[in-house]
Amino acid sequence: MSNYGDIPQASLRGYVGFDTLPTQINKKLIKRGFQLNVILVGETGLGKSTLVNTLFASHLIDSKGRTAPEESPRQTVEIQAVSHMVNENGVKLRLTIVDTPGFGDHVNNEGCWDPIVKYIKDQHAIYLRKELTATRERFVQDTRIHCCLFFIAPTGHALKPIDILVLQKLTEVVNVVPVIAKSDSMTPDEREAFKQRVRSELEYHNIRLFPFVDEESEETDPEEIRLNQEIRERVPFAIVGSERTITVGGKEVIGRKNRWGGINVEDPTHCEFIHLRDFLTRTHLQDLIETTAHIHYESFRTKQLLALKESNARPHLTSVQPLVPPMDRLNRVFPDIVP
Ligand SMILES: Nc1nc2c(ncn2[C@@H]2O[C@H](COP(=O)(O)OP(=O)(O)O)[C@@H](O)[C@H]2O)c(=O)[nH]1
Ligand SMILES: [Mg+2]
Repeated sequence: MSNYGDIPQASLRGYVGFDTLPTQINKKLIKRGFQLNVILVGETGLGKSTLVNTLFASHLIDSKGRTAPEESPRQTVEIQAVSHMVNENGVKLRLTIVDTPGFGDHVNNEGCWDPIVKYIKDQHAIYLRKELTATRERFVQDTRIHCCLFFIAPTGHALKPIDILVLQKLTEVVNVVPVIAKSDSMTPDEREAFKQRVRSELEYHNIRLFPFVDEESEETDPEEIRLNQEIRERVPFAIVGSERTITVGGKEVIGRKNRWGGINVEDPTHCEFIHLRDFLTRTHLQDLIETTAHIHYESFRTKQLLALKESNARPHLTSVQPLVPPMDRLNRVFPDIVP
């Protein structure tokens, strides 16, 4: 007699069923949906606010968030987040774009990156607090920034020292992807030459862009390595943004009129907007999310927890520490975070 009651021995040695795990995990992930948070950074007037609307108006995303075409140019005065739910064949993506005021408007730009770096770190701190104090929320809302699009002016000349400085600060805390703004102002040849110039300058200044080179990342899948190489050869994406539609070949498209005719923003032979959108929402979505969690957030978390440990080690505090730090101590470690 077997000890397993009615279960025939053979079934234990046979099919167990964990090969369905990937499907189960996929189903769970898909049910929960993805959250991608992107921040736009760069000088005033380079088309950051316009790009928010271009992304949300382009056909991937329903156009609820589109502003009226006749709306006059506005000045962004504070950091603002706009979110939209994207649903493609039952797969949900919540895309949040964080628009920032431009920098570089002042004679002295010292510290102009501070509010942006602080915003990014604040999101890490909020997440960490939720992790530590969780009255075990089953799913922590993720506002951590997964990608920073850095807008470069289409000058054709060298990058400005302020751009290099801001890039250095940003790459310490977030995945940075540079874009050439308003690339409709350059001919295809000028654009290609400028892209190469920017790439070599960034390399010269040791700016560590996303995707990281493969020795530093853990990537081993040949397909992923190829995709990453493709992106490295393409960045900075030469983009065009628009909040208007124009008629090209009898069709209404999101675009701009210029002296050479019409630019269709969504035509990959006109500019690289579609490449950028695919990079964010398709090819590198999961990679951006994972790199943020495993590299940027992890390094923030380690530093904060070390600081917490040191403050716990001070003699005036009790020697037996609760597993979950009390709120007042968390407040001391993250003083600038509103609960
Ligand atoms: N030629 C051209 N103009 C653009 C483009 N994107 C935005 N603009 C224009 O540039 C101006 C500043 O845009 P805005 O989005 O407010 O820039 P921000 O200060 O970076 O947010 C507006 O008049 C836009 O219509 C683009 O890709 N090409
Ligand atoms: Mg703006």
